[in-house]
Amino acid sequence: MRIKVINPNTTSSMTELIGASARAVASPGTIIEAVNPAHGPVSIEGHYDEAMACVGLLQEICKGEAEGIDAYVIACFGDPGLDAAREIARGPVLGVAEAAMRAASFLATGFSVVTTLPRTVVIAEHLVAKYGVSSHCRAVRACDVAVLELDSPHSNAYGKILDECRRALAEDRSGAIVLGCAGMADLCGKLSSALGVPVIDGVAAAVTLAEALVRMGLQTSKHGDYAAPLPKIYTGMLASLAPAGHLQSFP
Ligand code: 2AL
Repeated sequence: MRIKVINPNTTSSMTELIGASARAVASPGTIIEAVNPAHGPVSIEGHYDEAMACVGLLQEICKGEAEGIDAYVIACFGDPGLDAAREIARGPVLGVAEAAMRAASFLATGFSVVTTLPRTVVIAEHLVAKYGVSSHCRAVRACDVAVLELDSPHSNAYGKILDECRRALAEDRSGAIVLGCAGMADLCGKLSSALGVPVIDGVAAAVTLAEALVRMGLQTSKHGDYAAPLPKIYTGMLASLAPAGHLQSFP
């Protein structure tokens, strides 16, 4: 089975970290292809970043369809472009936020999300509402670490995330922590040992759930709103990305 794990930001060191986390949980027969778009924001920390990242992300899904990929993971906690990706993919497409939140709800009656910058809190809160997990998600918290600081040894990112997780467990009545950034994937085991509660990394959750869905022989529904996009002309700089009406010839 081939799972394409797409980091929608363009920071290749983060893509490598995400790929390693995906491979750590993948079954022996699963090939993980970890990629990032060639163009777009270096990190995704707001609505505009998300919107601009979607074009490169969707191009990677289009390429994957031509390559016969079995399932996709969108490895950014805002799950950017998830519904659009499902319109153009045959196989399952999982977002790390949805996968992590659903996994957490098997393990605890309540979880807290610990994300990066305060401005991303509302994005995660919107997803909590969209996925119908409001009764499980007790809080979305920010540790005030920028996405690219996660990679910097001088940022004390781990310490700040650990402190915020401890505050969440003390104040939110949560039994589990959902990590609110794909770039935190490598901290999951260490945080779980330090906190003594389940800590869910969305990359691991999404890869594991994607494998399970493929093993069950399931694909994305093409009945209704996840049907292939209607063929039409796109103008200007997006002309070459116009949907051709059937998936195989989609650019
Ligand atoms: C993210 C993420 O997972 N990748 C990225 O660039 N931004 N999410 C976040 N909450 O900061």
